[in-house]
Amino acid sequence: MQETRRRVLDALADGPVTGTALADELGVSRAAVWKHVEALREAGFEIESGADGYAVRSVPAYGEAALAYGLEAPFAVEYHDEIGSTNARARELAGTGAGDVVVVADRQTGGRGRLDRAWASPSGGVWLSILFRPDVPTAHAPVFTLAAAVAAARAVREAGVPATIKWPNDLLVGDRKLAGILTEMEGEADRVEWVIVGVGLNANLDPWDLPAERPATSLQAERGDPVDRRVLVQRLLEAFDDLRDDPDAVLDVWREYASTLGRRVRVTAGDRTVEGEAVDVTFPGSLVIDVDGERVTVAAGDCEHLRRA
Ligand code: BT5
Repeated sequence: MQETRRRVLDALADGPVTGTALADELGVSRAAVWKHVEALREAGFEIESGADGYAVRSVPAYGEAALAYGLEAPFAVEYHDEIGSTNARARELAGTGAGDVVVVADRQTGGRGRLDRAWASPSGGVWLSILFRPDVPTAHAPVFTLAAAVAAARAVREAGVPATIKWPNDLLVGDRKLAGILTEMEGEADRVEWVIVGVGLNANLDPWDLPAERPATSLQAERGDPVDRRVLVQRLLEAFDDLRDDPDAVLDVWREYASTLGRRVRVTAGDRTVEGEAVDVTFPGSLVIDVDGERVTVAAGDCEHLRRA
């Protein structure tokens, strides 16, 4: 989104503002302000012009300007009704040097999970990828997957659904999968160049539209009515922005939200399998498993919650 448009949205979000005040603040002509307001009206905003100036009466349900309006986090928003994969698009943007951008789509035609698995992404879900450039060693990057899981869980809980986190990257309701996270990164030597966290969250869709091989659910199915995706995405981005520089807080809240700790688990990574009781998570995101009294730490893998003995 163009910088001036973003600043017009920020000013409107703070309350009524006159065309003259806006023009002065942005250093553009009144005619230019008017053009931005007209474009927002075309995008579905109801904007009244009264004695106090322009006042927003209603905001469209979803889309680029709707997501940027009132967003309290420094991410530029790029929105698509349909795209192959928001992670793939974020990689393209990373190649152009961009940072602090979120790519959001209503539908993906080539959504991907980990290990190149297919990720079903029908219209109505929240499919987004956050591209950012943290100043940390490459080895610290896994903590951003946990940060995204915590941020998504927080936003989902605010929407009234008691999701838990399954190590490392799934949001569950009961044992049904509500969301997954795919983190990609590039780094040189020991510094990260960029990180992309892709979040796929089944928001307003019918679980029947999802693959049947594993139990899955959606916010709409759990709540019995649709969720406001605009507010959900904004809360998620704001929580992620708060957490990305605070790994201690990430681990604390992760432990609080986790359904993996205290459970018997089987973690598979390549041809290595570890089975035991999950007892903790440690920086930057490893799972500590008690295997017959011995503590084994695993950094990555697929985790299965086993039935209690
Ligand atoms: C994940 O992989 O859980 C990571 C999913 C990340 C998706 C987001 S959407 C935005 C961004 N753009 C992308 O292209 N990707 C990211 P994994 O742990 O490997 O789980 C994949 C497995 O989940 C699949 O093999 C299916 O069994 C199951 N699955 C597929 N689609 C699902 C869905 N919508 N809801 C629940 N489970 C699903």
